[in-house]
Amino acid sequence: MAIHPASVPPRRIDPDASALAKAAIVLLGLLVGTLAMAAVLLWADARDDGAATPAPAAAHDEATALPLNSFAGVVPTNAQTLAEAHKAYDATMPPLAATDVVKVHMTLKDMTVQIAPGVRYNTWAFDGHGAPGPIVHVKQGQTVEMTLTNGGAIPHSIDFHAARIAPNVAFKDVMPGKSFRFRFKANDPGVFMYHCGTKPVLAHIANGMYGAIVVEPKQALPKADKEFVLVASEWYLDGDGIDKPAALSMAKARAMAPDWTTFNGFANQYVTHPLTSKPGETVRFWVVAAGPTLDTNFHVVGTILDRAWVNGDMTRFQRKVQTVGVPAGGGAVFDVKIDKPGLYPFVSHAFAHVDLGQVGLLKVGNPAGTMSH
Ligand SMILES: [Cu+2]
Repeated sequence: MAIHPASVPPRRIDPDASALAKAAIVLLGLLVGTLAMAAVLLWADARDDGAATPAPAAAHDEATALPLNSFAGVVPTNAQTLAEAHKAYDATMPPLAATDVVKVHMTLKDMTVQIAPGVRYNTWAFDGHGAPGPIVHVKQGQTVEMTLTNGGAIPHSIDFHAARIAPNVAFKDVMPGKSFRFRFKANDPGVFMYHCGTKPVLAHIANGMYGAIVVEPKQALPKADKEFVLVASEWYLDGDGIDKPAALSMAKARAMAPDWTTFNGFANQYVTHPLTSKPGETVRFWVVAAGPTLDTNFHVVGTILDRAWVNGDMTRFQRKVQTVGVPAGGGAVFDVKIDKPGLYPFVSHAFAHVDLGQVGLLKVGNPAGTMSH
C-alpha cells in the first residue's frame, strides 16, 4: 500500500546525531541528483518526437512525467489493474436536442462510487451515477425544463449558473421522495456549473453534487472536430476509502486540503483511458471548476491553447495562451490543434493537483510506445 506523503508525520531531528544525519543527507542529495538527471535525460530523449527510432514504452511513460504506474494518496497495491478496469466517465459532448424545450430529469441518489482506483466514497449523486452529474448540452435560446427527484435521505436542490431566475423559487430544497420542476431559458452561452445549493453547500458539493451545462452560442464557433467536457473537482476524505467507503471530512474541506483532485470525478482516469483525436484535428475542451473550493489552472502539455474563451465569455477568445485559470464555480473553453502524434497531458498546472489526480492524456494519433488501451 502506498502512503501519501501528507499522511507521514514530520521527522524529528536529534541534534546529537547530526554527523550521521549530515552524511545521510549528502548521500541522499547525490541520489536525488542522479535520479533527477536520469529523469531529465529520459524526458529529453522522448520529447524528440522527430527521432527515427521510437523510444520504448517505459521511456514514453516517463516522458509524460505522470504517475502512470502509481497514484497519489493511499491506494491498494493493485491500483493499476483497478484503474484499467474502471469505466471512465464519458467526457464526449452529448448531442443537442432538436426541440425548443429540453427536458432534463435527474434523480438524486445516495451511492458509493470509486473516486480513485480502489478508493470508495459515499456520494450524494445527481442522476444516480456518481460525480459529476450528467452533461447537459443545449443551444442558446433553448428552454431547459429541469425535473429534480430527490431519492436521497435529506433535502437537496439544484442551482444552474446558466439560469437567470429567482433562486428562492427555482433552487429551493426538495424533500426526500419529492420532485420539483422548473424552467429557464438558456440565453447566455458558455459552460456553466450546476450544483446542489442546499446548506451547507460546501458539504453538498464536496459530496459530489455538481455537473456542467454547456450552452452553445447561436452564432457558430470555429469548427471543432472533437469536443470534451471536463469538470474539475476535489475530494476530502475522512478515511482512506479502501476497507470501507470514506465520507466527507468537513475539517479537511474547510482547510482546503483535499485527498484527491479529479477531472470528471475519478483520479487520473484519462491517463489510463486517454481522450483521443487525430493529428491536425481541433479539439475543444469545455471546462468547469466545480471545486467545491479550489480553482483549476488548465494547461495542455506540449502545445499552446490556440483559442481560449476565458471565463466562458463566448463573445471573444484569446489566442495562443499557455495556461488559463478557471475559478471554482466558473468555466472556460479551450481549443487545441495538435499536428504531431503523441501523448499530450492536460492538467491543472497547480501541480499539487496533478499529484493528487487532476491529470489526463489526449492521445493524438497512434504514437509509438503508447499503452495498448
Ligand atoms: Cu444536496
